Amino acid sequence: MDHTISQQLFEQSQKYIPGGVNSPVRAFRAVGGSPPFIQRGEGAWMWDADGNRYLDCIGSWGPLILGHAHPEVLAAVSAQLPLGTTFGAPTALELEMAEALCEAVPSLEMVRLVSSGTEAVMAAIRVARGFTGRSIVVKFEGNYHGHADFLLAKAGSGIATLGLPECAGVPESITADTLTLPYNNLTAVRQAFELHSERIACVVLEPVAGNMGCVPPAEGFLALLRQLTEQHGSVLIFDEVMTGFRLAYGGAQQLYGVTPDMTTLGKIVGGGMPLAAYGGRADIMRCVAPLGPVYQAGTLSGNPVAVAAGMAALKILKQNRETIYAELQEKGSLLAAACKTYAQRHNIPVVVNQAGSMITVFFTSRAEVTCYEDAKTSDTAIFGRWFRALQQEGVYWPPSQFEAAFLSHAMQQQETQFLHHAVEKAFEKLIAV
Ligand code: HOZ
Repeated sequence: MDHTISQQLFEQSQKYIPGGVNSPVRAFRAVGGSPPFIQRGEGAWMWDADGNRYLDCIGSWGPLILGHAHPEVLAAVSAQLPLGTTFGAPTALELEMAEALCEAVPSLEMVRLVSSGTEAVMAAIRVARGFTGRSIVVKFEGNYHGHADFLLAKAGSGIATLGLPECAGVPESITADTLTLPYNNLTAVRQAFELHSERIACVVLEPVAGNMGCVPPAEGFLALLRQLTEQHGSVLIFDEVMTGFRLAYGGAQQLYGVTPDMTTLGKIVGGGMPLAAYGGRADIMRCVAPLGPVYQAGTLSGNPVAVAAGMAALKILKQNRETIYAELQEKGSLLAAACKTYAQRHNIPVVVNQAGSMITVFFTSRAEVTCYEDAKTSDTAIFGRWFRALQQEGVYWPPSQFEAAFLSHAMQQQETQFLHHAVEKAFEKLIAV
């Protein structure tokens, strides 16, 4: 593959943009080399500035469950554009979106639209603190909830990818009320509630983690969190920015049958445009201004173009929910099985975690990966070689051991065969080096 133009663009970008990218993981630092600069996408495929074609297994980090440039999403955006791009005023579209979200996601009685997942989680936690009058936020190691100061402690995603112990610029006083526990560790959660019960405002988590690679919840973990938060008057927040509308139409909470008090959404709800949401029980959401004392606002919140794109995507998902999620689950488990088979064939130790269309191949000798400590035992150098081999085969895979890959509905039989063949080749190349 020739990457001359991308490399030139990357060099020039580094003069003006820190690291040449607008979000750190995109710099491909953890896997060596430099990122392809993307020019266009269609369905399951993307083309870079040099004309190389890739099967896209990132899907813009989750939003593109229907693939690139879906005709119905494009039509909705095109219909809205001539009517105006932003009003900073209520619209009927927002109401349609709020109704659709509350109908789809079990925990939502009221909802607010915002522009990014980071914003959604920041706001949800502020509301939980305002509602309870308490300060401690319990989060889990390797979970990532956006880049709000107080949530960067032991966070996943780019923090994990770059191996940063902590984030500079965040004073200790800001994280003093953030309590970070090991994911899937039922004992640690029980102890935290024994020690701090009256002070815990909320517990926030990715119900299926995607930001330390894919790590599903252990048996009983979500149910225990539900039970303890209820018992101690704390707010349970599911950060479903990744899993909302991805694992099921009603998100991970529908799939696992555990309903939190509050939920944050992002990615898929915007149909590829910047849109996110937070919401939950009506008594909690009534704390939000102008009804209540918790302030949160945004000029572009509920932006009509983004809402139009998101509504188009949600309508397709709703109409096809009986088939799409089952098909994605099947694609995911077939890919997971293929990865295991090819790794075993060459005696390469891996753990493959998969939940529906989210998947990660951890290059570790551990028997399982259930938490951040397990994920961190992965050999990132071998991952980097596997990643580069996959890229050579025309697959655009997350350039980090600590990010989940996302499959899309646009991947049909031909794409699935292409992907399985590429994965087989990538494992072959690993032992050839
Ligand atoms: N933090 C995002 C994935 N977990 C990466 C976002 C991006 O680079 O666009």
